[in-house]
Amino acid sequence: MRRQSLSILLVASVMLAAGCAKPPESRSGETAQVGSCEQQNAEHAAGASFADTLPAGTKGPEMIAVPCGQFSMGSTERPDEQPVHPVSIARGFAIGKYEITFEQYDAFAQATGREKPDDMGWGRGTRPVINVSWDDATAFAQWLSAQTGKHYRLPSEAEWEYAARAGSVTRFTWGDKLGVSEETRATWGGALTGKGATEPVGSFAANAFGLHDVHGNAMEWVQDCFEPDYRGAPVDGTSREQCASKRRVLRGGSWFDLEFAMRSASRAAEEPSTPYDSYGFRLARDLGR
Ligand SMILES: [Ca+2]
Repeated sequence: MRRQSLSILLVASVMLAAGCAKPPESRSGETAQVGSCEQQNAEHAAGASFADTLPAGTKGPEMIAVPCGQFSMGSTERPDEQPVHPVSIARGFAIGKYEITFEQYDAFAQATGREKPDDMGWGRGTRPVINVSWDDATAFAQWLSAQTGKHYRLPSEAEWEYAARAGSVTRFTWGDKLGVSEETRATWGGALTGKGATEPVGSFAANAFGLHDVHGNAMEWVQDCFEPDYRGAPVDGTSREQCASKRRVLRGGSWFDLEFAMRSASRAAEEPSTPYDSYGFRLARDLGR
């Protein structure tokens, strides 16, 4: 359902706990990690940024260690964002400070003989990679894991929303509206003007966890398959892997979308093999292993 961003409002109250609660039982079928979120997070202090080194001597994507905690996921603005439910992050993870860029993806494509995705004539470099499918994003994560010896993967939908909200309970990470100030701007609105395009990652302010471009620029693939609501969704921060649909979830809206589709709770979905000019991604990395 490209362009159909489903979504919204947050009823939730995000409660950043000082530490993780006892991890609830996973319903996703993912393998649980050994140790608590806090134990895993000991690898990097919460909020610290780091980049792993590849054998060629180059650096991987800049990552930010996410604090352990809890939040309320979803909103009452759209049926697919309900029920609003509490999620407790049970595993330590870091997430990309930025979306994966063309420069980073092209290095992977070059090394593995994959076709480089179209940049729509906007330029490559530090613009977010677009025209990539969920399958492409997953292959990139597997390659980066092999290169670094660390476990890179797409974030779960819950991890993405937790990191995007960064403690906020508003529609957007900075409040209930996207504004025009440096602090509240995002790359969006192409549908209004017909002149939309991506911008180099980090062109606008970061959220409270230090992440840029959670709203807009490239819409971001996450790990989960798509169900039309949150009944039965995991509550421990892991991904949903058993769905009636094969479609995978995309979050955050894009350069093309209207403001409503860019809310923290907004959801979209697409077939995993389908790339599009608004689809990109950022990666997560497990901590403590
Ligand atoms: Ca984005």
